[in-house]
Amino acid sequence: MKSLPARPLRSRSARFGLVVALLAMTVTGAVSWFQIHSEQQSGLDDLERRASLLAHRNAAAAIMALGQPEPQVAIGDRLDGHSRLLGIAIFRANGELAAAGNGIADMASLMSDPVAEALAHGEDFVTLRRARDGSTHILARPLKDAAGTPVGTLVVLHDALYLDDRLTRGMVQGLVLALAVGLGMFLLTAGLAWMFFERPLHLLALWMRRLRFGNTPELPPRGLPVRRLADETRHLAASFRAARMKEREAAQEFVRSDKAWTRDRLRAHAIDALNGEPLVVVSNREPYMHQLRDGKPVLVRPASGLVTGLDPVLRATGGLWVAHGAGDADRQTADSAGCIPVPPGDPRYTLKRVWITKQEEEGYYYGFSNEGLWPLCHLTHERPVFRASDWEQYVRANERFAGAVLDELGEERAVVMVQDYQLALVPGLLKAQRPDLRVGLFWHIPWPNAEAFRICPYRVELLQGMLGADLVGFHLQQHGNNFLESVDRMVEAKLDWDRFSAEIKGHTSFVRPFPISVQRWSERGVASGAALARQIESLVEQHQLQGCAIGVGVDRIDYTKGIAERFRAVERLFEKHPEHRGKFSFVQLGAPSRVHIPKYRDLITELEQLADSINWKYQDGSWKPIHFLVDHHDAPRVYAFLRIASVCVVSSLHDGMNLVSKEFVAAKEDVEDTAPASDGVLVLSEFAGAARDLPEALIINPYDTEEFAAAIHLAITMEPSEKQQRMTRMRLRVEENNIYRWAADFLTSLAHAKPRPAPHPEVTATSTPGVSTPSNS
Ligand code: ADQ
Repeated sequence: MKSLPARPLRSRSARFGLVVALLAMTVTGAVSWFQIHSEQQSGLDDLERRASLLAHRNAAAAIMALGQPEPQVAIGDRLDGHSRLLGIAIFRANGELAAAGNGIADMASLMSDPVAEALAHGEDFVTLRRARDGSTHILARPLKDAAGTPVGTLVVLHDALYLDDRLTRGMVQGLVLALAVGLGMFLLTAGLAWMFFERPLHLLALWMRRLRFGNTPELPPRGLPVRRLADETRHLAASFRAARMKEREAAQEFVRSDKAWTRDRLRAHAIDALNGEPLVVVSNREPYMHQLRDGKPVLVRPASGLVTGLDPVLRATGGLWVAHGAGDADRQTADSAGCIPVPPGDPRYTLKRVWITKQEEEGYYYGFSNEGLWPLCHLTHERPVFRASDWEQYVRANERFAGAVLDELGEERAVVMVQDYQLALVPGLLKAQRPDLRVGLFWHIPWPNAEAFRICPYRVELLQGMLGADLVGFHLQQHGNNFLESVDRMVEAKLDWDRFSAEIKGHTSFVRPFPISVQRWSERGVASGAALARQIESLVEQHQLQGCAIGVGVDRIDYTKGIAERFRAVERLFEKHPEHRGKFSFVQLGAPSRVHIPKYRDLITELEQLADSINWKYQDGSWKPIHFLVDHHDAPRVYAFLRIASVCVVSSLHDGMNLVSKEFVAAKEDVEDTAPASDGVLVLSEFAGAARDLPEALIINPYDTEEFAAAIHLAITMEPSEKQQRMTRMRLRVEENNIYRWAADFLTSLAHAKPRPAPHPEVTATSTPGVSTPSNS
């Protein structure tokens, strides 16, 4: 649950308060300005009245004085007792200063313009002249003789400095008043809005969130602004609790029944296993990516075993998937928090995209993960590269992912499933902040033996990060053994080989095998019946495969998948068995992968050249031995190829599990449903984890080209009854041990993987404590 925002200024109430405060300040400012302006005007009017009166009183004397040789004497005594009066001056008709009282003769230049104006128009001219040391009010009155002829000008000067002072004072007061009013209004309105609206509604939102996640035993928050809302909320909570209880009972009933593992059964099981807490998946690869095509965002489903495995799980349970937003249209299709409901059109869970910089992606993903850890964990004789700068980015990116999860969860409890080698540090980072979270880590690739893992310069940090998880899962027991062996040798941890766990700083991590599997193809929106037959027909026509038995391979183009070895085995097949020429074609679907790494880019070219050279050797008319279709093919197309293939070849040099082998087996369900579907034969590398689950496949060593070619020959020529027998056994096993069961097992184990107090020395354990797997019981 997210906590209340500490700074209300960021809230809507603060913004509302700010708007009201600005309005109030504007109004107060306008009123003050109007007031100041009127006072200023009345001050000027007052000065003008006084000046006019003085001019009137002195006009006659001034006319007379103008006739005298020393007019100064005539006005000298008349100026006492007039406040703010600077003086009176008399100008002759030619604009020359005749006399100036009170010593204002030095201001003659200030008066010359008003005098000229008054003489020119024959009437009073009033003006306010501003100077640095203050303003002067000037009234110039033309003096006329009895015949009305201008004989001079009388000028009255007043000191208007007090008006300036009054203006400045008024403006400062107005500003202070406006600010005080603004502040008062801000505090009042923002405070009231926060107290009566925003806070209760915020609490309601948090409460509803907790209700959704099933953690809401208490009553709804008090003080909701609308009484009806409070009533409705109470009813909603009551019905929610009742529904949840019912659902839980039904779920327990369902789980206890002996039905096959389906999406519904997993959903029911998750309700129980998650104990009302949301499920959060964290992985580098996102399940739904948006790419720009012709300026428009287009949805892309990445070719990834991890995505294939986990998307159906989250679709079943709901929850949150946190992953790197790698698509160039990902930002524009997500909201401001990077979230988007998925699958688009039928939303079942939320995808939160994490943004990492190009530099981080370079070091964390391409560098440390795929040039370091990937070759380290896959024994394919590719030398791992460890750069200090890549490690730095790996740490930073892991912190970003962990931060995104913590940010999204707030204070909510949750069950977090961290995925794969790109995020080894995330469990430790999560637990450091939130020891109450239940954290599982699933490692999708092999774990090498301790001797091989030892070469990693960051082995201790990696192991410590992983041991933050309560449960660490691998596909095979052997990978788990290798992992514990590495822990034993490289970090200070207490190992318990009976419970298969490691304890570090009082925290226990259990290590368990969970062989991953697939869902039914019918759940992946593929065609069936006549539509599938039409699709197959068009594929056959498009690639001129008429009348041919088809072998198929489906892989990300990766050196661990043994695609070159496969092509060489196909070549050897046509060499040794010319009878298959023109009658058997091998179709390789290859999704470009990690092409930013030169090794991967070069591999595509290398494979294309190899396929070309084999085709050049054996091609005959429209028939060719190898169709290398480099593309990201959608699920219906992959399915159609798997359906028509009579042989599927998986020749990984090393593989955690390999889902394609299981997808091929799953594609052979309802064999009678579609012509020309057939049962098929799986040729499978002994170095893929899947070889343990599918022993009925023709198991090969991909490095042994002779044996490999012989296995393909055997697959093509195998008796139908034997094919069917082998395939039926594999199919039943894949159907039973499907992806839902994998997820259920993992979740149950995670639910049980709680650190237990160390047994008392006197007490000998009679049972193996730790985790259990429900579906095995
Ligand atoms: P990957 O190495 O990605 O997975 P894999 O298990 O074979 O390998 O899964 C590949 C997925 O991508 C399959 O679902 C396949 O159908 C799909 N795919 C492959 N090529 C494609 C193409 N050209 N077009 C479209 N789709 C394509 C990692 C580990 C594996 C482990 C999985 C799951 O390396 O060992 O089995 O995770 O844990």
